[in-house]
Amino acid sequence: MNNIDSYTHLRGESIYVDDIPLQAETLFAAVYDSPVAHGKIISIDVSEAEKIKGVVRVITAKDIPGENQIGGIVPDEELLASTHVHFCGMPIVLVVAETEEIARTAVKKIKAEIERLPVITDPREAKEKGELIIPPRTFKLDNTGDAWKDCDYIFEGRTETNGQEHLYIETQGAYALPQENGSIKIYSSTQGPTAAQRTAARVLNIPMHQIEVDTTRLGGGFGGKEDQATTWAVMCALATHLTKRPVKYCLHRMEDMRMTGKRHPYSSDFKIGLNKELKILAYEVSFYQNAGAAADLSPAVMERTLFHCTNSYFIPNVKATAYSCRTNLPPNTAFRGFGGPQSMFVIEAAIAKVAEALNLPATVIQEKNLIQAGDEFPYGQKADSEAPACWHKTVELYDPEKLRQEINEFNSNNKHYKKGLAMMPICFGISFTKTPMNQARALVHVYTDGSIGISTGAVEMGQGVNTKIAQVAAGIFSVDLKRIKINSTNTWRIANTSPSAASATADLNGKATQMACMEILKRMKQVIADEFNVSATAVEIKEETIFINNEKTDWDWKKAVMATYLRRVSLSEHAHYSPPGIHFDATIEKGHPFAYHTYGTAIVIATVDCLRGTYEFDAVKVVHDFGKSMNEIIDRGQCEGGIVQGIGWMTMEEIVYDKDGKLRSNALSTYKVPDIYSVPKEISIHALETTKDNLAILRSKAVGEPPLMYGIGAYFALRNAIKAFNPAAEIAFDAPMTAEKVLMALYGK
Ligand code: LUZ
Ligand code: MOS
Repeated sequence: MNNIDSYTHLRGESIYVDDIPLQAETLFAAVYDSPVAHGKIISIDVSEAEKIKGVVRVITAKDIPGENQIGGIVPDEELLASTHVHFCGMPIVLVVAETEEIARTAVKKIKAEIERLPVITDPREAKEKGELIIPPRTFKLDNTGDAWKDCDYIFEGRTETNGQEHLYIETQGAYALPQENGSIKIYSSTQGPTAAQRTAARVLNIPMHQIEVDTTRLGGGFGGKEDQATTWAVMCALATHLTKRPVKYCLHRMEDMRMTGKRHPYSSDFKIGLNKELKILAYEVSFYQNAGAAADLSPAVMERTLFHCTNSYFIPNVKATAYSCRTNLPPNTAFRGFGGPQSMFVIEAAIAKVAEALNLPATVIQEKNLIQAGDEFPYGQKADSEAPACWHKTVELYDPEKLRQEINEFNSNNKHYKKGLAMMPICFGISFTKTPMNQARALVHVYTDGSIGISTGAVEMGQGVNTKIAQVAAGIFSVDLKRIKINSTNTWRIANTSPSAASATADLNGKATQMACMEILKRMKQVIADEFNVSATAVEIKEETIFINNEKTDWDWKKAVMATYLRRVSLSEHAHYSPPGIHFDATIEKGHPFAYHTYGTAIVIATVDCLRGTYEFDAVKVVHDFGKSMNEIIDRGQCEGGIVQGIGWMTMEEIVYDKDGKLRSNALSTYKVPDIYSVPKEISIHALETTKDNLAILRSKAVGEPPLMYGIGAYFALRNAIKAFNPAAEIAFDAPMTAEKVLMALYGK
């Protein structure tokens, strides 16, 4: 079934923050942000800005009534810089004016004298200088030290992965409205309404119950609005608090690209050891995470890097250490995969290095080491059977051996075009790695006309979660989907929400919805049973008709609803869900952190133009572990989008900061993202249907983040194509593999 938002999307009628009709007296905000990456603020001169007609208020750190602090995990990030700036783009002054144009004109008149301090952009340099956000962490399985002597092959190497701009189509934005008695309502384009509420309360020094955050939907989030939407929501709330007028700020694209953090770049070292049978016996890895200037979500991202350091493989001896390194870049943040893709790239690079040295396809090593049911991940949880199941189904369906022969034939017949193939297994743990975050609530009302209104903590950001929640409710009540309305996400209706993130939103909020609906249904059935003088177990609702002992009655859904109301029985329910069985002990780095894993395998085929260095992807052929998909259209859409976004990260998207920490790729003219022409010519997705029970909603496994990681295969497919042209090419494991890098490798040593 279609996404319930598709109708208003196609007609241009969906409401985003910038579409909300403006209240009279609305002011517009703009930020003056730091032009230097590290420095001491000597003075800020706002006098010229204040003189401009239409400027209502110029706000600096000293105007903040509460704490000047927006750090969630670590309190290390000011809303407005007070004494020091730590990255280019760090907000210093907030201007509010009668129009957007006036606000931005005023910003240009602000002058700050900043004494420059040394700038660090490289995470290894930060680590050398002791600039760590949190102490390093190490995950271990058995003992790598003892294992090396049993290895016939040992290889070491270094990898780099770059950041990635979220490029949600809707930029960051918020609109705050003053309410009575000092309360403030904030419309925010956020994945985390509660984070915005909590932080606004902290900065304004008012209780959380005074702040109502409301989110109808986002034009994309991808993690970029898990934590960093808070900044703009709080700025609008602050300006509203100080002026008692509505304040709106929707960022221009270049402001957004300059001031917000991105996917974390990582630099990593690996050492891998195998025996003659190509079993990986030992793996050691160090991750240097480029956290940027403040913690933001970096500690949690770093944790997921460690969780996924062995991807879909079982390695009996593992030692993985991660450093979260403070640099003078905008604080990097959540991005689809949340540190997982970064560590999966390293193990794939390690395997590729072995394969290239031994002159055999990486697939041979990959297949031999797939994690089997009952094998232990380095963090103690045991694997299920889907890693080999997906791999073998991929082989059976798509026949990579035959594809490889065709590619070899093509390569020997073509001088200037070469093809390459890579396989990419994925394995992604589903749950927030911070166990307490795995909880959700739903509020369901059945109205007397038979219509149903549902509120949950889930934020719709294009991923289709509202459609899935509506399906859950329609299924339980057995009513037409048209009866169901999913309301905006609102902190006054649903409290203390976790952000919509970690691929877990439909599971957590869907299960809370399921519980609330079941409770209402139970009460309705009792009412019907009393009316018909039978036991409640005799009552069934099927497609809006009431059945008693499998006999159709003349009662329908609406009549049952009205009867329940007249009997003064509640047609509303607020339910709470938390997944059972998950735990993690960070003192020993062991536990069972994930409700389950989502698995899959992809074959990626690339064609390189060896005169130009440009490339295309012929095909991505996937077997994906959907569990039992509750909505194939949405789930396939998530796979296709994830694959393209993953390929973008690995190939063409190149974030460039200069040595002074200034973003050079600050617009779409200098930062290339995949467009329709760079989508693979073929994307085939086969569903691995499993009948096993699991903790996913209706057994439909989480699908938001995992497919992005198929994109990693694109990097290795390109590498193989380059090697077909220039077998002597020595190619650093340095993603993204841009056309420029491909060209250099084609003609390099
Ligand atoms: N956000 C978060 C996430 O706070 N914790 C997580 O474990 C996570 N995982 C993936 C994406 N976002
Ligand atoms: Mo996310 S990276 O699930 O906000």
